[in-house]
Amino acid sequence: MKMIMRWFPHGDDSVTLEQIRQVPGVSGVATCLPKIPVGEVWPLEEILAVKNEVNAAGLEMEVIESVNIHEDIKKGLPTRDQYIANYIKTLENLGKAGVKCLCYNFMPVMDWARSDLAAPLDDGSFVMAYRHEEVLQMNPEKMAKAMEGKARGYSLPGWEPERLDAMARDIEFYQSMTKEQYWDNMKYFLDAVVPYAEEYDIKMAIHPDDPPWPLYGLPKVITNSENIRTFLDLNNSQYNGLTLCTGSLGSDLNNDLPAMMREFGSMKRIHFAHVRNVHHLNEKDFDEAAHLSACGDLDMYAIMEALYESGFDGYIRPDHGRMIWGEQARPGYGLYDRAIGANYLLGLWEAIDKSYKKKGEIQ
Ligand code: DNO
Repeated sequence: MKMIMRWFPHGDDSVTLEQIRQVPGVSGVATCLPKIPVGEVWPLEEILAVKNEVNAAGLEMEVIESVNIHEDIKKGLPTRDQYIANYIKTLENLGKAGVKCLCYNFMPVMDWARSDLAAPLDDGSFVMAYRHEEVLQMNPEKMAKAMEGKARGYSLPGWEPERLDAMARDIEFYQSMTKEQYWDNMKYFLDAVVPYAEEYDIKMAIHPDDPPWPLYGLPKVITNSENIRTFLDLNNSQYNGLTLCTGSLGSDLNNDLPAMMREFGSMKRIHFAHVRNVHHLNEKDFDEAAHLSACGDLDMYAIMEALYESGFDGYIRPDHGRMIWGEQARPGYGLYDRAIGANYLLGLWEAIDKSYKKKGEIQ
């Protein structure tokens, strides 16, 4: 298991590599090249420039989060083949730079959705929050504007300006697409790309839909165990795997996270784990809580134990943190609460590991 943290290059992050290097137990970062428009090839020199910067700070760059997928691929348009060819070329370049795991998502139109990026809690901290009715009442463009307003000037990954321009048109497009067609488009992408991921030794790790339920009539597919099984069956390679995000999947109280960790972990299909807690106000309203089990509805010990028992040897990162101690940072990605989260998860892992070794069940 390798503990890493997300970091954004080119000055687009308030957190420095030097700070991340000082978080005990963190060996690397998950990063990206956010300035390259979706669908274009990531040039090797630019990948290497970021890698060198990361390595110079004493950290590894083995995980990329994310290379986004061009909407034409998700829509299944004839132009997808060119974008898929570009994606494969990007994979080749990432492989040359020693990248081992690629987190991506296949969510239509928008990445994650929240109604508030900085909702105050009683303890004076701020969290990202989701209120279902508010989200339904805002149209996505309004939501994008509201999010931008609270992003403190940082780019919001997954809400790139070029996506926003086409949002209304794209939402309209998907209204007539069935879930089956959407799965077909996904399979087409996977069957084209996964053989190259194998060749370049990069584990593909899809991120679940966030939130994991339908919004604005858009197809949502990576939402629960059944759908994840369907996804994994689309292409049976070990290189077609998951970013198991407990926060996204845990927004749906019907999802049994430890059971998911166990099932997909023992299949060796979890390559990356995003681990955080969620605090529900009711079924579809929630705050992104601090990582500690007592702060939310997820049993973080049970989740880490299931991951451990599955023999997990992939990458793991704390997920969105609260904004605490007056920190001014990109929503969800401040230093302090994520550093606390990382060390809480490492502490759980150490305790589980030692108790297993003591029992002599795992040598
Ligand atoms: C939000 C993240 C997502 C994730 C992408 C992966 O903060 O968890 O944006 O990185 O969905 O492609």
